[in-house]
Parts: sequence; C-alpha cells; structure tokens
Amino acid sequence: MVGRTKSYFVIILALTSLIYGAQGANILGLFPSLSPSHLIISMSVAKILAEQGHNVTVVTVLEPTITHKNINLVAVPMTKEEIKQRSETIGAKQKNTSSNRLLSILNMSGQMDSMLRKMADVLKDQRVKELYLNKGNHFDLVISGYFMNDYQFGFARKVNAPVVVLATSPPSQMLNSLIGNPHDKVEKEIGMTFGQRLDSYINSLLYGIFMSQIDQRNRQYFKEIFGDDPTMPEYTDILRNTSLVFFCSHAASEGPIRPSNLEEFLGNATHGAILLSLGSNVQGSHIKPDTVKKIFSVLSNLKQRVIWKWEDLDKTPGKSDNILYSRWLPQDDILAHPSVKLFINHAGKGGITEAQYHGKPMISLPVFGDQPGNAHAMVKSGFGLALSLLTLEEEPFRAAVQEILSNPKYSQQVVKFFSLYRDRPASARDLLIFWTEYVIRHHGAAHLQSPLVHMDFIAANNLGRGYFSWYFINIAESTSNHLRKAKNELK
Ligand SMILES: *[C@@H]1O[C@H](CO)[C@@H](O)[C@H](O)[C@H]1NC(C)=O
Ligand SMILES: *[C@@H]1O[C@H](CO)[C@@H](O)[C@H](O)[C@H]1NC(C)=O
Ligand SMILES: *[C@@H]1O[C@H](CO)[C@@H](O)[C@H](O)[C@H]1NC(C)=O
Ligand SMILES: *[C@@H]1O[C@H](CO)[C@@H](O)[C@H](O)[C@H]1NC(C)=O
Ligand SMILES: CC(=O)N[C@H]1CO[C@H](CO)[C@@H](O)[C@@H]1O
Repeated sequence: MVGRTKSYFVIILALTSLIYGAQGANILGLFPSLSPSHLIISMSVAKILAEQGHNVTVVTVLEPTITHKNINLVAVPMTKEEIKQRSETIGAKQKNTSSNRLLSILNMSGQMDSMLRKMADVLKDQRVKELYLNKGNHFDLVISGYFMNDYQFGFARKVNAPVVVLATSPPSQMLNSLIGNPHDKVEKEIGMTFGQRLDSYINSLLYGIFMSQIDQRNRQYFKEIFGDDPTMPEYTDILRNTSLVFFCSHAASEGPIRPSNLEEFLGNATHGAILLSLGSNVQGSHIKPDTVKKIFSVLSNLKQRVIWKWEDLDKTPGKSDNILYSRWLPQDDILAHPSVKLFINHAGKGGITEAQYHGKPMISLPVFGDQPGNAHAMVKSGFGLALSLLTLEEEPFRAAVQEILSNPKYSQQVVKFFSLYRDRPASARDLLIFWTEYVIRHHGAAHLQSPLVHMDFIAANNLGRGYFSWYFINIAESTSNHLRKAKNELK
C-alpha cells in the first residue's frame, strides 16, 4: 500500500515536472544592439529570468548597467575607432536630413550600415562562436534581441534551440512576417481623409523599399557568418522558426536609486517640475548649439524646476536657478514623482511608455528612426504635443510648454490611459516568465505559430482557388469608397 502511494507520488511528480518543468533552463540572450536603451530593456528581461533561477548567458557589445549573479556575460566591446564613428553617425543624423522621403530612407539605411556591420561581426567573434563550438554547452532557448538582424536566428539553429524575438519597439511591419501577421498597407483610423490614406500608403511603399534593403543585407550577413556550414538550412527556412515575439510594453524600473539632490530638488519644487531627456543615443553635443540655446531660453524663464539630462557638466547650456543638469537620471523614478508635470523627450518608445505608465503629459522632439511615428501616435492619443528637434524654434516651443502646463486635458487623458494600462490580469513580468518557460517546456511551441508563416504570398492570399474575383471585388469596393469620400471632402 505504502509502496503504491509512493509510486503514485513519483508519477505525479514526474507529470508535474513535465507540465511545469522549465526550471533552471539554460537561456542564451543575443543582445548586440549598440543602443543603450535597447540594452536596458534586454537586460531587464535577462535579469527577470535569472531571478527565476535560470542560467542566462548574454552576448553584448555595450557594458550592461543591469546585472545578476546568474547572468554570464560574453562581451565583445567596440574599439575606440568604432565608438568615434558611431557618435559621428548619430551627430550627422541630427544635423542633416533630406526633405525627400525616399532619399532620407535610403540614406538612413546607409548610415545604419556600420551599426549592422558591428552586430554581424559580433557573431563571428571567437568568444561568441565558442558558445556553439564548445559541445559542453547546452541551451534550451535563444532570445534574439531585435534590431533588423534576422540572420541572428541562425545562431539558434547552431545551438539547436527554439528562438524567441525580443523587440524593444512597439509592434511594427518589420516583425509581421516573422509571426505571420498580415500587413496593413494603410493605417486604419476613423476620419482619415483620402490624402492622409494616400500618404500612409506611400509611406508604407517606401518602408517596403527600406525593408528589402535590410533583407538583402541580412541574407549577406547570414552567408558570411554561417555559410561555412553545409548542414545549415536555407535562410528563408530559418526565418520561419520564430516561436514568439515579445514587444516592448513597459521598461522595467531601474530600481529605487535616487540621488538625494534630485529628491530634494523635486520635493522643493512648489510650482512643479519638468524632466527633459533626449534619451541615451542623442547626446547634448549632438544637438545644434542654436537649438540648445532656444530650449534653454524657454526653460530658464519658467517658474517650474527643470531636470535636464546633459552629459558634459563643464559645458552646460547655461546657468539658471531652476535648472539642474545631470549626466545620468533614474528616469522612471523621476517620472513617478508627483512634482513632475511635464516630460520633454525624443519620442523613444521606452520614455513614452514610462511617461504613460506614470500618467505624465509630454512634449516629444523626435529626430529619426521610429521616433516620429511614436510621437505621432502619442499626440493622436492626446497625451501631449510634438515638435521636430531639427527645426525647433523658440516661440512654438514656449507655446507648447505653456499649453501643457496650463491645459489639464493632456494630463487627464494620459491618467485615463494609465488607469486602463495598469489594470491587467498579470504583470508584464509574469507574462514574460510564463511565455518564456512555455516555449521551453514545449520545445519551441510550434503549435502557436500562425500557418501564414509557412505559406507563400499566393497561398496566403487565397489566390488561384476561385477567390480571385472576390478579392478583386473587395479592392474595387474599397477603392470606390475612397473616391466617394474624397469627392465629398472636395465639396
Ligand atoms: C548637410 O548636407 C548638405 C548636402 O546634402 C551639405 O551641403 C551641408 O553642409 C550639410 N550640413 C551639415 C550641418 O552637415
Ligand atoms: C546622407 O547621409 C550622409 C551622412 O552619413 C550625409 O553626409 C548626406 O548629406 C546625406 N544625404 C542626404 C540626401 O540626406
Ligand atoms: C550556465 O551556462 C553556461 C553557458 O552555457 C555554462 O558554461 C555554465 O556551466 C552554466 N552553469 C550552470 C550552473 O549550469
Ligand atoms: C529644499 O528645502 C529645504 C528646507 O525647506 C532646504 O534646506 C534645502 O536647501 C532646499 N533644497 C533645494 C535644492 O532648494
Ligand atoms: C516554432 C518552430 O518551428 N520551431 C522549430 C525550430 O527548429 C527546431 C529545430 O530545427 C524545431 O525543433 C522547432 O520545432
């Protein structure tokens, strides 16, 4: 009797470990992005998994500020020359943009070349190759930090583990094909005019050109890095192996570190405070001196206190009693402070999400990449205003600051959002842990994948199966709708 109970017990234990058995897994994070803000998010994810008892190995270029004793770091730092070049590239982006969209998109991919090059070189580094050459290593999962680097999935194949993509951005067209999401050629929005829809369509075509360039480059890097291995599957098949994509929903707090002078500065701010931070890529020295002067002129004349993220404390934009410059800021903690009434940012996804999380209205000064799009979405949601940093003028900037400080509608709107945002069945942390372990438990969880990932264009769009005419009618119908609406607008 006793023996039988014991064996039941063993069976139950075995079953439980089958269902819940993802403890102490070996997880490999490939995070070679050269953007410090991406690394903060990726390392937060690594830390959460390490805290769960997983053995996490991460490959990075930049030195992470977030660490944990269960995280093994494989660092492939940039050379001095590479650091200099990168700073110049970002500086060039602030100072020179073409008004021609096609040219500037082509140019953007050109400028990104050196960043992508470095990321590809990281995978060729002997320290990194050892991870699969050393047969003693075993990985249950690869987390691929996303930065237009799909060739990186080849690494997951090398260590024979499922791959999860960690995107430090909102859902975007770039990620759609990986998980079989359909492409929307035109943004869907109530009340869009024909002109706006046309504009949105042209944008999506230009984006397509940009993406095909990136795709070509990825194919070339894939060949360079893994071409010596004849057992490697085709690149196209490698792309169809993504188990899951994590989008960035809310950057984890960097902890309760708050330099006491900041605490005091905010605590004493009887008229409220403003936080100005243009993110980790854009440094003060990258902004045109003239623009800095204009920003200073507006902010130094306010009765609100201002915390301004600025690297070179020997050469600040100017002295003013209400402005405190700081090289590094616990941004999340500052935004949580009740004194803060406005967050001036560069429309990075991380910063906007943090402001939304703390219910703070914003002024965004986007520069490049996903920033203009993030700023547009933020303004549309009613959380604040946006002005281009490249063409910033004093008066519109002053007016925008006054508008946000005096008109409560922005703060009300973002507070409304934040009460919805925080009201969820599980925290982002719990969801991350659950789905990561789920993919490990089910060896890639291929059943989660959309069949569209494995279908070509014709099959995916039901062409050639008698649906052809239906498809066309649909197009004709929506086109005539567009035309009717356009005519009404002209009247
Ligand atoms: C911007 O680019 C133009 C050519 O496209 C060049 O003439 C100009 O000097 C550049 N400006 C800066 C600030 O680099
Ligand atoms: C493209 O970028 C380079 C810097 O990388 C800049 O010198 C050039 O003027 C840009 N051209 C256009 C058309 O924007
Ligand atoms: C953690 O992973 C690394 C890299 O695969 C490996 O060298 C190390 O032995 C692992 N540690 C444990 C405790 O499994
Ligand atoms: C804040 O106020 C306290 C007391 O009211 C004062 O001692 C302190 O110097 C003030 N700090 C700043 C930064 O103004
Ligand atoms: C989601 C998916 O298709 N995963 C597959 C990726 O490749 C490995 C090994 O080749 C398979 O075992 C997974 O099922």
